[in-house]
Amino acid sequence: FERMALKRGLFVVIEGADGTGKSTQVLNLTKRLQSEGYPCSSMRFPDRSTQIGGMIDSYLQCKSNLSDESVHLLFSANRWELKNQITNTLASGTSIICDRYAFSGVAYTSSKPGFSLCWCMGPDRGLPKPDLVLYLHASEKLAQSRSNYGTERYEKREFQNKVAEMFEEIRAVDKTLTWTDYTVERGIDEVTDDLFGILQKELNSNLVKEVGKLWM
Ligand code: FDM
Ligand code: MG
Repeated sequence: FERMALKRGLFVVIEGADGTGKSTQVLNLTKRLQSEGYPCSSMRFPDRSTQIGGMIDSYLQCKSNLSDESVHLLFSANRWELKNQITNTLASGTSIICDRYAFSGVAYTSSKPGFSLCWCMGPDRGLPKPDLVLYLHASEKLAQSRSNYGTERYEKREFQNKVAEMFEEIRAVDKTLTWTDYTVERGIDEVTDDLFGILQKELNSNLVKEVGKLWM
């Protein structure tokens, strides 16, 4: 009578343009996985609840100023401070659906003048590597209906266009990562259904291999 090895959790990152409903989908997908019997928890970056996250929050709300380099390193440090939580959760068999990750980190900073992709990727090298990156795009219609940006830093159209370009460059750098594109043009629940369908195959595969290291 052979005992099955404990399957580790799946590490899924959701990235994508503003207004695609990333945060909603992260929460709904987590609930959906749980209700289908897959242990799952959600995370988001930046995680504004930590001390480092508090500095990032204040920067994003334009309540404080930091040099572009130092805020880049803080975003990365915010991921590193949660590294053990990520690896322990996955090892215990719980999947993680994560709202943004190092790809946002590199895309946003490298959209600023004078930053190379290589410099931007450096601090995040070695972080837990996602098994899957779901990249959400907005259909024309949706983009138009949600075109008002808020007051946080980076919420400007030209900057967002540059960020979208950088995401394409980042995914081209590392072909060992699995990116899946999805264009949001249906209602919230239908989108959750579609995304769950995309994840189901991976969830049912036997994840015995260890969690990889990002960009190494
Ligand atoms: N952002 C997010 C970065 O600039 N670097 C990062 O590493 C991460 C994770 O912070 F404008 C940016 C992206 C976005 C802002 O907004 C966070 P949300 O709405 O909390 O995702
Ligand atoms: Mg936002």
